[in-house]
Amino acid sequence: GTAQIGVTGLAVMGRNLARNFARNGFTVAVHNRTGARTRALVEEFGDEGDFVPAGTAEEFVAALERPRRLVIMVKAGEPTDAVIEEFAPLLDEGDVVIDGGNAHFADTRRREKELRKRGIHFVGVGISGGEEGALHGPSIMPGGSAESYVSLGPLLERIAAKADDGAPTVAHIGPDGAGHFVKMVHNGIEYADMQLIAEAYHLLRSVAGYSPARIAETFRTWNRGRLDSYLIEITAEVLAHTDAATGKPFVDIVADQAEQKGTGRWTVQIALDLGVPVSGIAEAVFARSVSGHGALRAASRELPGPVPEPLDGAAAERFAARVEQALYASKIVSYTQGFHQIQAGSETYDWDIDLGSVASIWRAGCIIRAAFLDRITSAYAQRSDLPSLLSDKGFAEEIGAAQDDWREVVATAARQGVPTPGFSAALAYYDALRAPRLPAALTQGQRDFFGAHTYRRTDREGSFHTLWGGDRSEVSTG
Ligand code: NBP
Repeated sequence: GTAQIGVTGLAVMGRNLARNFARNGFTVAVHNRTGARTRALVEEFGDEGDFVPAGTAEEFVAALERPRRLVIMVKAGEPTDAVIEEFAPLLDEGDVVIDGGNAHFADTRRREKELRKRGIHFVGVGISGGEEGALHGPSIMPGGSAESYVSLGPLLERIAAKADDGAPTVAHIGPDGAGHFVKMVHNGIEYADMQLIAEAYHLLRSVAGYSPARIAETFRTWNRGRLDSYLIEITAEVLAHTDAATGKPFVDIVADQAEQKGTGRWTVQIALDLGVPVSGIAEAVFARSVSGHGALRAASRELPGPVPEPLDGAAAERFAARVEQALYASKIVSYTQGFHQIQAGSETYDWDIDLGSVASIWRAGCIIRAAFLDRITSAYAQRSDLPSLLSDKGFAEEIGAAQDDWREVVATAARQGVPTPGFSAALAYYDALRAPRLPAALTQGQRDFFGAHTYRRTDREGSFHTLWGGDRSEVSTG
């Protein structure tokens, strides 16, 4: 065969990825279960580069140069297993099978182990940036063996997005499921970012009394500062958009029930298993869930509470500036939590993930791309063993400077009855970390009382139990 890479699964993602490879000068074998998609790709975009259309799995495999590199871009879950089962018997030792779908990292670990026994490299790759990213340059998070990256890396570097310093936004993340794990956390952080922006919008609308158009302007201004990011940019676009049918602001005619495909939920489920407090991501997932409970919301609409009273003039502007501070501070906390989860995953699964490199490949191509990621990249460059992003001097100073406004915003939201689970959870996390003493001591006392779960003391080593039902003397339990 002559094709350096093959793509099977030519729906929007696979088709655009195949075009990206071809536009970068690679010969690309293309295949899809339903042949019509393969033919359509070559008819519509055949002049963009060298495509080798394959009608069958055998033809597809025969079209690839050895060791073969083939990308599976089908619906995640059972379809991925079906495609692996179809192709694996046709492959040889040393071939590289790449899964670019949104697989759960546990599935990727299982598939990698299976294929390793057959001498095949299985590389789970997280790809972010949606269909536009797939075509023009995504952020790419490959897992799998270091050996597979030697053969695959140069191709991925060509099709990846480029950060401002010209570096391609791809790096080998770590073995087996590391790439899909990091992509999962990326999506969790994306949920949190979106929720924080939504809360900022809600406050500007209800408390500052701004119109959607004015809020779009406000976000555009913020986008020129430290919040410069793709998500803030598109937020302004969405808010400025007018519905053609009604002439109303677009945001006012969209049903207010957020949906989800599940990667945010996975992030939280795995965080619970790892014992990592990702409260910001969890609140974002739950906020979507609350919004979706239409019947519950309808049954609760008459519950008593304040109706926000919009501020006017200078007071509204002062409040808007405070919201920017609250958004930025909460964003620092979200990323702190997300990077903590990656660190914990890396330790649990022995992946040895370089957190600075993760931040650097999120600088472009992906949905959470932002100037902020340059800051995280340099924080880890200064200190690769940073225990937490909040231990970075720069971030600590910024959050310190933002905190008065942040507190004021959370307090105002509570007084006015505007839900801000993201801002509030982020602040609670920050204050819990700062606290010299937490009421967890009392929790331990309760646990010892009802379940003899024992406690440790502040002044002596060992574990202890108080005889609550007896004379309340203390016994040492080990
Ligand atoms: P879809 O997730 O909609 O999957 C459609 C593709 O899967 C078609 O090529 C279809 O073939 C193929 N397929 C299915 Br369904 N079952 C199959 C089976 N049993 N055997 C062989 N092929 C089968 O496509 P997509 O939206 O392009 O996404 C592809 C992957 O990329 C997914 O895992 C997705 O989660 C991930 N992803 C998507 C985005 C995004 O923005 N959309 C971003 C990042 C990652 P057919 O044509 O014969 O039906």
